Amino acid sequence: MSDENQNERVPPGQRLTRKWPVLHVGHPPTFDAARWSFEVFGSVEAPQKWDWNAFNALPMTKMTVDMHCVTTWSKLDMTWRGVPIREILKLVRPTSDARHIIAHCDGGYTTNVSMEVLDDDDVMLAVACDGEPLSVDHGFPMRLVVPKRYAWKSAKWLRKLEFSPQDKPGFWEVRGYHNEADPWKEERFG
Ligand SMILES: Nc1nc2c(c(=O)[nH]1)N[C@H]1C(S)=C(S)[C@@H](COP(=O)(O)O)O[C@H]1N2
Ligand SMILES: [Mo]
Repeated sequence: MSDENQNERVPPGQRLTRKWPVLHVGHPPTFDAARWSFEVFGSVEAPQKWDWNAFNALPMTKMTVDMHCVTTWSKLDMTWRGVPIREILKLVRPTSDARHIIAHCDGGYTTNVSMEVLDDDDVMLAVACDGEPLSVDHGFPMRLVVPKRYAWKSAKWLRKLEFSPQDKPGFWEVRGYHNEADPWKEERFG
């Protein structure tokens, strides 16, 4: 990739990294396939809960996107594999009052995105990256990937998505991070 091209893909105030840093609060959870579930609830016509086997039977695709962390690193061309969020939206059918989505993670971390941000063709429930299953540090068994927002919106160890008429700022959003988190607008802090 030419330098010129690269600059077009690196948002203001960001620097490229080749390594994949690990960032989270607390400790990664222990995975137990017999107990794991992924649940969608709230403002949806058909709330659903998948166990590990059922989740893995959902249609999966691959996408190659860039990752931008608010701590100023950006990593280009990460190829994720997982369930496109639009597959989930088709199944649960959000009601017309569903404006906000809250991601709930194993361990208690939460983060919020608007319906407009979630309902995009590059938002994915990922199980693998660059040809490898996710490592525990990067969100195994499953994480949300929201490439158009700073990476704190890409919830690792995702267990529940809550659809709501009300916005509910998450772990970092209540601690001063920007509610929208668009890296191209440098929406770092609120
Ligand atoms: N469950 C959970 N997900 C999380 C976090 C966290 O603390 N807990 N940290 C977020 C932050 S701040 C970032 S920058 C990315 C980092 O993802 P990575 O460790 O795979 O690079 O995960 C996000 N997802
Ligand atoms: Mo972060």
